[in-house]
Amino acid sequence: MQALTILLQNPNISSQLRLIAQKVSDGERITFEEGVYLYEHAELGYLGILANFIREKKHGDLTFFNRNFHLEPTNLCVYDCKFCSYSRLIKQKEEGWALTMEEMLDIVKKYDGEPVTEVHIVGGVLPQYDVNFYTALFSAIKQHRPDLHVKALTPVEYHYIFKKAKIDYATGMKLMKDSGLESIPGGGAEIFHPEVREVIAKDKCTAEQWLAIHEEWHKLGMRSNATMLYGHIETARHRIDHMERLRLLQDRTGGFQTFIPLKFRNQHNQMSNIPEVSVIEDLRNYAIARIYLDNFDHIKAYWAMISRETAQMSLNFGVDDIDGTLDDTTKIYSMAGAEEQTPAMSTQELVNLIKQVGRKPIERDTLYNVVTDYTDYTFENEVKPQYYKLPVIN
Ligand code: V47
Ligand code: SF4
Repeated sequence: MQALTILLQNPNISSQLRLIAQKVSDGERITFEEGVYLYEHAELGYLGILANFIREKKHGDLTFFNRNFHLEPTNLCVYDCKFCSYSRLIKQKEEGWALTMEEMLDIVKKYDGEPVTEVHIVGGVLPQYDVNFYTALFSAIKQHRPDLHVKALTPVEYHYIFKKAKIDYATGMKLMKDSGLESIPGGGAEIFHPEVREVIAKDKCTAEQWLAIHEEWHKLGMRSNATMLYGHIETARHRIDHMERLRLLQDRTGGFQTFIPLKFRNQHNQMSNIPEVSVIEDLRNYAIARIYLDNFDHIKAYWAMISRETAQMSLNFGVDDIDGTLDDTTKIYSMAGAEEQTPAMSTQELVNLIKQVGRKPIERDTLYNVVTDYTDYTFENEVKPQYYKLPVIN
């Protein structure tokens, strides 16, 4: 018998939690108030059973990762998001970097012959990186390496550069697509609700602008991701409001692939006085995201941010994707205090991490096409990991 069936027969469970569990079992959507109720009342074990039920219904044991590298054009930024360890650097330029087009292309060329499938371009916002700069960059990358998927920038940059160029979002996104952009990562979403956004990220694009840019991109038949920066001043209502706005847009366009909760890390930024949330809260949050966002295919745990161990545990709490190899190419989290100071994992390490918790490692490309199924693959000199899989109760 499934763990969810046993849970439904438990006489000690409250009527609200039983109703939500029944909805999940029947494949029905839960409401806004039910989402808030889960944050306020549901314990981890209950949430894990529901989220894992949905995860296994959608993907079985399949667990996705990709081989990618990050390109961070600059760590300087015109904006001043309170949680960001980049923003203050504009005032202290000696600590910052701002790459030229040539330097960026040299980084891309370093991966010639390497089996990476994606370059993820994200960083601060500076005036010299305008529409012309980015269209030239995307075209140059695609010309050099047509098979490398360009996943780049967020509505924060797009809003800024389109406004400067005096073009509307539809025109701008079409221009980006024609120059080689293939998908948009999920950043810049933070918390959409103005009660929070105006405190932590008041000067960059609004929630409505963020959503409008993704909508224009989806209308072109293209895909994108969405994130939520959680664990600071926001409440349960703000988190559900954030997911509700995403769920509504996804109902209209179907263009989102993956939801990525990003845990607030508190080192070297203007919110360092706020303590970080516990691992229990991280897992509860993944699980509630999996339950609430019924129209999202994937939930991703970004291992560079939350540690390898939490990433492993998250695979039992709704997560089916643990991002990529990264190759120590991103600084944004190490600067904000993440455990991984030089985030890089070999394919073998990623595969073992997934196999150790009894799941099936699948290397995917950005659009979730299978590149390699590592389930029965043995690496040379491989020491067999200890398998642990939750027993199925009959
Ligand atoms: O929007 C900044 C976050 C995001 C901190 O789409 C912080 O596949 C925690 O969106 N603590 C950018 N988070 C990164 C991003 C991303 C990462 C991995 C994969 C994908 C994807 C997207 O980083 C920003 C912001 O929310 N961030 N500072 C901090 N102190
Ligand atoms: Fe700039 Fe992004 Fe940092 Fe905000 S989060 S200050 S937009 S780099």
